Amino acid sequence: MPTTNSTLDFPPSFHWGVATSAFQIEGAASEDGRGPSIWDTFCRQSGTIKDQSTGDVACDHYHRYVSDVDLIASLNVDSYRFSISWSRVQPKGYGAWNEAGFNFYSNLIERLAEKNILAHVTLYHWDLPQGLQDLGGWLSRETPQRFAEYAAEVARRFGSRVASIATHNEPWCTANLGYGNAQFAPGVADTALSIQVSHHLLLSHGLAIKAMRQVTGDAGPQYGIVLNQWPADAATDTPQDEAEAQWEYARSVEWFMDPIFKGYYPQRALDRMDMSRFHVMDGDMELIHQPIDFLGVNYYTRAFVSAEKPPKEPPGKLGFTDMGWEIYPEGLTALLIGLKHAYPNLPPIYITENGMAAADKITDGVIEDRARIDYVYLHLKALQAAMEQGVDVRGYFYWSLMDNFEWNSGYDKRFGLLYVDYASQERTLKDSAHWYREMIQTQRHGE
Ligand code: IFM
Repeated sequence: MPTTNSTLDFPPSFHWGVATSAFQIEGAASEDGRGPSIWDTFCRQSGTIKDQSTGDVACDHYHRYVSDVDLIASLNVDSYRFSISWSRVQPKGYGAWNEAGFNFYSNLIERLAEKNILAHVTLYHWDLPQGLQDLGGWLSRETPQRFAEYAAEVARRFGSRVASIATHNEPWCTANLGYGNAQFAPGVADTALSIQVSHHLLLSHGLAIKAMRQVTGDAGPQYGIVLNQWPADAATDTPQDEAEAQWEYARSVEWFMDPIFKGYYPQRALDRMDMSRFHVMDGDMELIHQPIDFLGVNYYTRAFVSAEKPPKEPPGKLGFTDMGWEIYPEGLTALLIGLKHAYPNLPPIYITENGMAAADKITDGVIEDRARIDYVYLHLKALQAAMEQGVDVRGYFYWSLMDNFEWNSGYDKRFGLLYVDYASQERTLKDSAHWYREMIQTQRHGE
């Protein structure tokens, strides 16, 4: 086990957390008035999910949130990041609110408060109400309007009880995997459309931030957005590889960061993208380019970019996770320092996700996941290096609290600190959970 006591040194005010999302853990898909989301629909289409599973039961968190919060508290964390299922609180995504749905989140927030755990809410973690998809989904300019109404209602009900509200989780995925290559719901493969979807997602972010600030005024929580990001390294120093790496960074990182923090789309991305369906209206960029209180960064790996066909594989000196992602902690340092230089108006950052999938096995009640401990430790070292170079990072959330529904991979990929036996729904702390708990204790008390 790495010697965390001597080599990690985070400020006492640093926040430690774990993260989940609604569709991946809640289950109770048709209980208490919840409407279907695009993921409920997508899971039922043949060939979409590797193990043909659904989110119908997932980790049954909807019924087990009380004991789940006890488990969260047992990890010594002070923060918990979760998302609200839009179709649970507004079954169609427009029209009537569902009080039973809001009660669930109200009870969860209360339970967290009883345990002195800060609640960090995400409004949209990919599960659009099917009712809105039927009206055009994120291709319609009406959906951002509905999203702002939903955001305002959440802020009105919970704004004074939660630490932060993020509009979106990883809009890159919604646009590129949902509309670019059909790997995610709603299963569309059309890159021109994915670009317009990304604009509507950003627009909805701007509209929601404005609407929520109007509701809560200065008394509100911290408002922000969560983006998945990676530095893009050229496989070789050939001009072709360098150009591809720049393009990759522009289309993934700058495409979302520039509108939010600069007020315009990056020219080097616009130059190469299929703009045939791209339509920006007057006033859109001003809405998107609004001050926010924090930026959530989700980091898992870097992009290793090669112009060759087939492309060169990343070296993977530290290995690959069960997702096949290269373990590359120094990419986190490089990414954060790059952001600091490119965006002088950057708000405080939270690492809202970082973690690894591993083929965990339970033996006599023990899960030895040494690789996960090493992964987290090395990424915390990399984060510390960025902070020592002046990047303002306020907290770290491990993804994920527990094993859960890993989208099109189904339940096959295990990211959790808690092992979930899906047959019994029993949760067991992995070795990494024990390590995380002790590491946090040490960081708080400097022991
Ligand atoms: O499980 C996902 C999560 O929903 C969003 N970020 C990446 C995680 C791992 O793939």
